[in-house]
Amino acid sequence: MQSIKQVLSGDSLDMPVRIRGWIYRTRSSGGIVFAVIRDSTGIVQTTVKKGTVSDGDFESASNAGIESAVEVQGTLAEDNRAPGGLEIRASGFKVVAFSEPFPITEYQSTELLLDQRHLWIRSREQTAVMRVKAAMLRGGREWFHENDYVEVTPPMITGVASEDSTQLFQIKYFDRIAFLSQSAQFYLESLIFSCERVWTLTPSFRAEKSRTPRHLAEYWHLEMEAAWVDNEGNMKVQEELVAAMLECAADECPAELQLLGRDPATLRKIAPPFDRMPYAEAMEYLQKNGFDALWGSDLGAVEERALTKDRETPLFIVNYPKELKPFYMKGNPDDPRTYKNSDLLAPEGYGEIIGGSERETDNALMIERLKDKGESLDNYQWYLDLRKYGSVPHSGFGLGLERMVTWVCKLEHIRDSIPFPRTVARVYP
Ligand code: NSS
Repeated sequence: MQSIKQVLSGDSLDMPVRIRGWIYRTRSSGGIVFAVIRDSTGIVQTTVKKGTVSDGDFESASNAGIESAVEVQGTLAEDNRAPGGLEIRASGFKVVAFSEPFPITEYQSTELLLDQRHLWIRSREQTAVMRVKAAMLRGGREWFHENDYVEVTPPMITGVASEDSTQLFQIKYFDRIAFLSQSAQFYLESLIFSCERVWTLTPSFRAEKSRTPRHLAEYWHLEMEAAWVDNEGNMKVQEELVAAMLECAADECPAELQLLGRDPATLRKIAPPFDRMPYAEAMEYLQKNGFDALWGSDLGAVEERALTKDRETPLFIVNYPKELKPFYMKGNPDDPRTYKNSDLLAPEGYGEIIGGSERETDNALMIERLKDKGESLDNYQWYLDLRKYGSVPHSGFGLGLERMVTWVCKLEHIRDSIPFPRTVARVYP
């Protein structure tokens, strides 16, 4: 048995081949069935001619509709009418399982496709996205391994909000209340005292009420934390990691990227260093471009699009005003109104994919900021402990994997970067 990719890319011309997969589309004319078969690697046309296969096989081929599971053997031949210029002339066509009429046909509403998500993920676009995502993850994992980071396993059930306490999912935890994790950051910060450089990939949960093309209620979060690293060092890690992820996707998935409308060459061109722009400068740029961008206002999707739409490489926005960011960031001595932090914005208008910072090491400052936000210190006691026993300068960041996939795969909506999107409107299927 060969994969369709192997059949199409090897030197199988005029050779016997065997594949298995699902019927992607099919039609018959006269005594010939033209069935395009897909597997996880691609599609190929098969022609099944009456008299060339057994009568039983011909009848099966004639009756098998879209998504029937089949096994085909035959000879690979050139045919310029077939997609890709090659087809399999069948000598055998076995149906493993006939499909009932498939509920998804060519033009369907977004809602129907979301209701039928368990079936829609068979589409070629969805398959391509999943392969690209896997390649990006492999590139990232290898980069961390080569750079001496330890992969760690933080909890997903927590008692604290690391980001926005208004966006916590609350769960019943025996006879108490607990929360689903928004970020593994505080646990990673604890782990640097043993492993120094750590990273993890976990789901993060945000009870985002807003329906936007870039927010999920559950997303995959690639986070790292490292001792002895300042904010500039933190950005170096981000640009190297992002470049490694892009390179792996371009190397392993050129055909998938092309299917999605992404030229892999545009990803290969992206190499460190990425431009750095202070928040203050971003505001000036926005004002010049007709935005009402006052100091202290946040950068939303629209502002980030304006900043990145004409760029081909990612852009760091650095040193945000303190009022826009969480309490744990290190103050910026060069401009005390701001933190030593960065958001990494993807080019082509896509916007934020990473948030990171150097971490505050002064407990008195953090306590003051928590009190200002009206947070109870009790929940943060263990986190504050970390600054008491041999605290060191350290930094870290979180990369929203689906945000990055949305950019790399040129998707219009983040829900297509994950097989089963969780949004305010949907937990089915
Ligand atoms: O809130 S973040 O900006 N930062 C943190 O959670 C830090 N505690 C991470 C860290 O330093 N370890 O989220 C990080 C990234 C952000 O840049 C987005 O790319 C992504 O996580 N993100 C999301 N992706 C999809 N959906 C939602 N709702 C979402 N929220 C953040």
